[in-house]
Amino acid sequence: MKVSKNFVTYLTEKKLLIDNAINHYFSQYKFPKELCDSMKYSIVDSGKRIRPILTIATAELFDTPVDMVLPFAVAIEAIHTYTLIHDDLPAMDNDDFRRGKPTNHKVFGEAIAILAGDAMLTEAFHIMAEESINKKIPLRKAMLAINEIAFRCGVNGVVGGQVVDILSENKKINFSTLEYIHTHKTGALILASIRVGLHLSKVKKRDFDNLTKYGENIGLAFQIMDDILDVEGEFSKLGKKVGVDTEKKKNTYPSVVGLKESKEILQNLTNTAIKYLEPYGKKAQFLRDFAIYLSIRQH
Ligand code: GRG
Repeated sequence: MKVSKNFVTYLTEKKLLIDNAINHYFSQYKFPKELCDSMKYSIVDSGKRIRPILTIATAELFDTPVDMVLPFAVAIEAIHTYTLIHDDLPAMDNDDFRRGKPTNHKVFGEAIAILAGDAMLTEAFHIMAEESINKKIPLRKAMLAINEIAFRCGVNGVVGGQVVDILSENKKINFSTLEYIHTHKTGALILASIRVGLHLSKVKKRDFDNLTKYGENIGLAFQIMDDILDVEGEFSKLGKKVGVDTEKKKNTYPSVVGLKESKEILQNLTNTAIKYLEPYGKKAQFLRDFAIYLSIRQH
């Protein structure tokens, strides 16, 4: 499967839009300096920006002004960045490299890294609430979007998934537990990124259902690809160590169902996701290409 000709241009445009918005919001954080430097170190100028791109692309599909969703897109990237900082800590994955540079705690120490993650999570909700007021976003739309993120990042989402992942290390788990881990620790925030775009748009129920299905499929596909890259990827492209899952005896798709079947499942999920975009024709080309890009990415 190949992406269409203009995809890279669109992707670069969207990434730039998000990078500029992140610079704008994070430049206001100045004191305490160590905390603010630590937050900026992990979020400014790094990462593929997959989740905020999805929020913007979903909103654009339904003609919602980008300006309205941009603060939510930044908040989602801030939450994603907090999960990475905490995931890299010695108490969790104990990683030395992330996004091509030393992990946050390696540079700022554990205490500041933990607090930078806490601050990113809290500030994300502050940005969403304050900008909803500033931009006069209808109260119900704002609350639905904020609630979506809170729900999918907490016990029933990212943190729940992370806990089951940690508790499953060195254990043999069944396929449904593996699917739970992937759809929660990773899929939930990807799905939330799309559904936030929907909450802030004018959409019919069938659109909500179609895009939710698209999100569920690419969310799971994304983590399967992450598992595959841990086996087949390269440090120079990934910006983090490879082979870590095997080293830590983690349960992954390749370790549970094998590499070949993992690739087949990834392909099927991508095809299914794309099928849910059929009603939107050419207008959904970017989201179609994005699903393909996620399934062939090298980092
Ligand atoms: C609550 C103490 C506490 C910790 C939370 C929830 C959590 C720790 C971690 C989440 C689990 C996690 C990090 C899952 C991995 C998701 C994943 C594949 C991340 C990499 O995403 P990319 O490839 O990264 O989009 P970039 O760097 O491009 O943004």
